[in-house]
Amino acid sequence: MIGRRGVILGGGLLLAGCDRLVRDPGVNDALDRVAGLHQPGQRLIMGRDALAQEFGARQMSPDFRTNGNTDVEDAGWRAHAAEGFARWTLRVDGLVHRSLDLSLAALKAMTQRTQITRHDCVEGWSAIGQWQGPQLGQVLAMAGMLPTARYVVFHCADRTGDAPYYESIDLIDAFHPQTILAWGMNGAVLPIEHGAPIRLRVERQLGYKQAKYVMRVELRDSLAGLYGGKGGYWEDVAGYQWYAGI
Ligand SMILES: Nc1nc2c(c(=O)[nH]1)N[C@H]1C(S)=C(S)[C@@H](COP(=O)(O)O)O[C@H]1N2
Ligand SMILES: [Mo]
Repeated sequence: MIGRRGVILGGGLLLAGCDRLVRDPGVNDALDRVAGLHQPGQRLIMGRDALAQEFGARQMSPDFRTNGNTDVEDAGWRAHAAEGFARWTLRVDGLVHRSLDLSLAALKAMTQRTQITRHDCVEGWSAIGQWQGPQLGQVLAMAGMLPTARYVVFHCADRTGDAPYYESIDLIDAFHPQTILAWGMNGAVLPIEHGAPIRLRVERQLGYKQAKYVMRVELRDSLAGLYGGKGGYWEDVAGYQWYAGI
């Protein structure tokens, strides 16, 4: 379960063990671009690529509390929930070669990663839980990113008042080996209150980046012009940092 550290070779970022990604020239180009953007920067990239700590099953929190929205009002989402998300699909679009509509079955058929990690909320609580799902990087490789793609935006089904929840990350976090689209939690299907049918786990960042109820993954070259322009719901409404690294 644990493993796969990124290594720097000749300025490119390789995700050792992710052979399919490394063989995909589009992904290699994208990762080279990321390396270029963040130069001078091998040290920085090494830091960003380090794995979050993983825990043993006995360290899992008996109670994983919820935060933020714990249900969704959107009629479309509710109709999917009523049928166990059997006909729900995840939209992947924006700066990609091929837009995708992936069913839960398709996401579950991909190579899965299971990880037990600690979730840290800025409001002052933490919990250790187990998450299962495909790596986001695999999904992005399937869609094929265009050379202009720099950010991955997660559009969620829930809103607070008028404001939809959304979040975004850069390509370093998108291709981090522990960044997954989780449909499983603590050995069961992801419960509604924790973000069914899928939520993002981006383990090197704080709780508010872990978008629940993800409906659409959009590749963009900029975050300007999207809602409040700061790259996420809490960033827009409360001035939270866009990069919430831990
Ligand atoms: N769609 C959506 N995602 C969200 C939130 C939310 O309100 N809506 N809250 C965030 C915050 S602040 C935290 S701490 C975690 C809480 O996740 P949990 O409810 O599974 O504990 O989800 C994050 N992702
Ligand atoms: Mo949070």
